[in-house]
Amino acid sequence: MSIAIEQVRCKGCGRCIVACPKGLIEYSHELNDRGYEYVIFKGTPEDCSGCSLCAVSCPDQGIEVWNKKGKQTFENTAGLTERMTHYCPGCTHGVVHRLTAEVLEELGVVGRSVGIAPVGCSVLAYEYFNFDMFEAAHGRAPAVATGAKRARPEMIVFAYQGDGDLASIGGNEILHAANRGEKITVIFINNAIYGMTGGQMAPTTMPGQKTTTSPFGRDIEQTGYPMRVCELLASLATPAYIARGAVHDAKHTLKTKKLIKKAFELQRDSTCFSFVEVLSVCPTNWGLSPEESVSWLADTMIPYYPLGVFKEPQPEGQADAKA
Ligand SMILES: Cc1ncc(C[n+]2csc(CCOP(=O)(O)OP(=O)(O)O)c2C)c(N)n1
Repeated sequence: MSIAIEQVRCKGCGRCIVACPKGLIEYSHELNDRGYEYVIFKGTPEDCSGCSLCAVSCPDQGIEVWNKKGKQTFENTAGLTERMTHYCPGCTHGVVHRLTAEVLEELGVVGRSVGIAPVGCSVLAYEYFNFDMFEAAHGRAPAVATGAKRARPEMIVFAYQGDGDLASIGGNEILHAANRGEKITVIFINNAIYGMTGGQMAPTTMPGQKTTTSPFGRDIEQTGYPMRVCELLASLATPAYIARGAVHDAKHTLKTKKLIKKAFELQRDSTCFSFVEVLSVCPTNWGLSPEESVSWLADTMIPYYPLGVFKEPQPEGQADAKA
């Protein structure tokens, strides 16, 4: 067997169909027990190269991959529980949960990791990460993370936050946590909208983007421009690691994992505050299919929110260039 698709986990978003370079995955035209049209592998084991891009794209931990010699090349991470998530089909919160958990597992720190779940769609993240979690009041995850890390500096502490949570109600918290140089990691999900509450405008909503509170499109005369949080935090003099990735496709997802890994390595080594923004899709509230959401993110968000590393800690003795 080359790939195993766990039928019941599949929400039929089709991200794996798009990701497979050989077109070996298709819709089954049947519904699983949860009412989703699940996908199936339509090739023979010889057809599949075992590249794992299908599994990398899956937000639901639904695919595992073996190579032709029978060696498993993509395995679900022990950093996540086996619980199925409540996220909508195609939502990439599940992808970022997995990347975070994989990194913590690879660094061998799952047993001493603590996450802070936000208020937003990922409010139930404590059900999915396989280690201790706190639940913070809306926007206050960096403050809770600060307390946890200062009390137990040997723990690996991260806040996981949406853009309403972090950039709107929690704008003050994140700015000061970064400015104090707390040795925590923040994973920031920028999906350009408030997901949980029904698609209201966020500080990160694109100019002209229609939301339930900007039904004619975001008017920058009235509401200003979308907030580039990485650039804002990178302007602080305090040493930090600040980076932005995206998870709309498999290639960018793999790159984003490297950014997240770097962020946690810096925390493990007690180096500095670390922050990774992840451009993510919200098909339901964008009113697009999962596939259309991928193009919208690539064509609309990435030109405004450039990807890359905005700030890195300087080697000892060298002044921060931006200070
Ligand atoms: C103090 C307070 N104000 C407002 C809310 C309502 N509320 C819940 S989630 C949310 C925004 C969530 O959006 P975001 O942080 O972008 O996360 P997403 O759901 O998109 O992942 C808001 C305003 C609340 N729960 N508590």
